[in-house]
Amino acid sequence: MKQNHKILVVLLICLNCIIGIAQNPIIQTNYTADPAPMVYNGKVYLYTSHDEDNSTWFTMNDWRLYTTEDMVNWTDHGAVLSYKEFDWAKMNAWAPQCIERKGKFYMYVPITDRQGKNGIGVAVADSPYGPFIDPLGKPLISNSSADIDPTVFIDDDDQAYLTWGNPGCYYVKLNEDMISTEGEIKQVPNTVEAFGKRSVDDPKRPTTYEEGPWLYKRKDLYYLLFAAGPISEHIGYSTSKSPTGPWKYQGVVMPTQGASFTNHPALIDFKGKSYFFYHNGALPGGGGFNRSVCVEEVKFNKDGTIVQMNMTEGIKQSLVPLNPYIKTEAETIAWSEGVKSFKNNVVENFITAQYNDAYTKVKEVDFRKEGASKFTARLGTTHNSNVTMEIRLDSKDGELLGTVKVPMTGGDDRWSIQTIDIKKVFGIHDVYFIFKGKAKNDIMYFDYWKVSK
Ligand code: FUB
Repeated sequence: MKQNHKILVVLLICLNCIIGIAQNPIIQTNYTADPAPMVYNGKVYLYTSHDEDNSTWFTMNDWRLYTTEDMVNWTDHGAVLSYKEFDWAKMNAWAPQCIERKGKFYMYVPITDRQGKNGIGVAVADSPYGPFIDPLGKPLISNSSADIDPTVFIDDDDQAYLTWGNPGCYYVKLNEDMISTEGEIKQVPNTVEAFGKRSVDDPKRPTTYEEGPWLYKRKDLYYLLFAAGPISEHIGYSTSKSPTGPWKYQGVVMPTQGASFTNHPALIDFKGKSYFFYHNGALPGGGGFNRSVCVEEVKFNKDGTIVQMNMTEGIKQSLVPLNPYIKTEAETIAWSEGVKSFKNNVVENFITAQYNDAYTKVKEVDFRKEGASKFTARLGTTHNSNVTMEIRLDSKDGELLGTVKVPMTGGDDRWSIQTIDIKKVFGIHDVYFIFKGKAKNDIMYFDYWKVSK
């Protein structure tokens, strides 16, 4: 892509963030990368890697989980696994993927071991939220320095495959137990037919294949999406009649865009649509080591090829309105600015407002025909000056439904439940929570909310 076009795309993403119509990046409360969505029981479980704040390298210690039922409001479940759960691991909690089989959840993760060697570990849980434990006490795959970026796929005949690698793409069959392999590890031949010709000569990398493979199947056609070079990466893909190839290169899914020199693909079907996940550096302070996960709806041509996508402001419409009459976590967010998420033993996940006027937006909240006139929230602050939370409709400056005075509780281990009367509200609206206070940081914290008649 021409340099001017690249700059225009980044500017448009930033502008959309500023005027509040952006949905991408879908997580704003932490830097996230390497998306690995899993569809299970009517929800998308999005596992991500996690760039620590202010990273100047791939400083990554844990894997986080976000869920959605509507593709626009994402609930933060915090870190669900750390490399520290693996006794043999030293660092580098890089690109993960989790899959369900017979009620158990298997998370495949690349880690660098105590000897500095790359390997792929597996952790198992009884729930998609964890806790995940390492059943092996050693890497599942310890083949070569290429052992990063696992993708796991279970075919319709129940055979599971693990595929991974940088600079080569490797695969092996998994046994039914999902924690052992069957047969030899093989490499996908790194040919121009399989992965396309690289635009610059590189003896180690003869094709566009770089890293981050993702396996996907649609109508008997297998897709291998991958991060493609040269750097800065774009996303390419190949197709085959079998999950192990031979692969035929099909072209570009997403060109190089978006202020991160890596990108990382994932593709799922959910509630009758298909979605493509990737990452960029579009958040404030973002870049190659401070990345953020985004999503676009995918369209296919009649012959099964993927319609090429650009990075956009994201999914505009919710798949299902949000019900505010039941407890909604404060960390269920469509968009936010100046907000961080945390977890403790008292309330589990919650958010804090970092500065005056920080806010969260929850998209397409259905107050129904009957309407709501009371609002309840669990919140608190450490400040005894005037700290308030405004509830507004449809924009940050939209109609004010009510203002909660936030009591000084003294710490995020101490919380208060407040109920106030609000202006009666009917129908579907975006809801904005705006956090107000004089302090320079940590204005207040917020755990959940709901409305009633
Ligand atoms: O997140 C660390 C590395 O960056 C991943 O393993 C690659 O796919 C790239 O996204």
